[in-house]
Amino acid sequence: MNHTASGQAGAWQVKDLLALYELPLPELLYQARTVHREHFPDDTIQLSTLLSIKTGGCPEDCAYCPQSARYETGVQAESLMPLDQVLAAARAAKDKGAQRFCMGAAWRSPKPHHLDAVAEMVAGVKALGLETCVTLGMLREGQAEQLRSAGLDYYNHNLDTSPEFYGNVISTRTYQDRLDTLERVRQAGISVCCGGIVGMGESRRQRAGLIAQLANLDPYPESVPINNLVRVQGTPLAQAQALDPFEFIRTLAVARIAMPRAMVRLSAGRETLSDSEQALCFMAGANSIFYGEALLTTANPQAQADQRLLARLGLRAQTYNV
Ligand code: SAM
Ligand code: DTB
Ligand code: SF4
Repeated sequence: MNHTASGQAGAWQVKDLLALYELPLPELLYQARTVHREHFPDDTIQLSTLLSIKTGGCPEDCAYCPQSARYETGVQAESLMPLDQVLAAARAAKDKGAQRFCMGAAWRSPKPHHLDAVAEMVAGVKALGLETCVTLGMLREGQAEQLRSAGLDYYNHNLDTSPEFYGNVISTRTYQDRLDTLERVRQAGISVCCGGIVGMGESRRQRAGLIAQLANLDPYPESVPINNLVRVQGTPLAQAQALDPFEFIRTLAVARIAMPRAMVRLSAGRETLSDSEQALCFMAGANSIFYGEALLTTANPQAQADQRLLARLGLRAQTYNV
């Protein structure tokens, strides 16, 4: 049994997820699509637009990240963006058809005065009729509640990889630190957005280990971003071996099967996927994308190109909350 009585989470074992990875690809896609169709409409993709509200200069050492102050990546450190600029970007995202607006900050964790400013941004974006999400690093006691009071719908905080591979990627915060922040978010009544990155040199077992960690959170996250590493010059992972796109697609499918009701987001790394590969990602159960020309500091497909792709595939943007 993989589900508890609540159906929310269960004891997914790495070996069971590995067995899914090892299925012939068409069979894995079939199983993932079957699970998907039990919980979601057949044609709807959720669109989230990202904005970097505080770019670069981060003290952390995440080996994938262009925003760490430790690496020469060409990203200039900036201070927190003023409220009016954030709201203008949110309005533009809404006009282009985004449903959720996610604001990211290159912090280890926000200071109290940062949080007051972000709370105003959240309230302003919410008032525009968008769902709100922020990703600000680790949260301390009481900070999640402050964000919730401002109207925050989702908090993004990724586990990034499996516990076994984690030490190869980050030394400045522990896996448990991440779990603690996720628990604070959950306790404050904010929906959890939590996923990870593949293509960092981890093994297939370690990819299955990441999905097991996510799926065994109780309850599992409402939103699960699966990022394909964007290899940025100057970061320690710039020369990582690119992941076979089919392995990325398998990861989405395994996430779909292990977390049937989660929104599974085809996240960073779409620039290196062909239209046909993206179509397979949707077949595998991805039902959300980052929408708009930029992620945080790297490129994402043009909004118009995504609109064309969705139209060609007979898919449509979600305009209501599920
Ligand atoms: N600083 C905060 C933190 O790390 O918690 C929030 C922003 S951080 C940039 C958000 C997430 O972006 C990371 O957890 C990581 O999963 C993802 N990310 C960063 N750089 C990436 C890259 N080069 N490729 C793919 N995903 C990346
Ligand atoms: C997530 O899982 N992926 C997004 C969002 N959450 C914040 C960030 C991707 C960042 C890719 C590298 C960059 O653009 O700096
Ligand atoms: Fe900083 Fe977040 Fe980048 Fe890590 S992922 S270096 S915490 S901005």
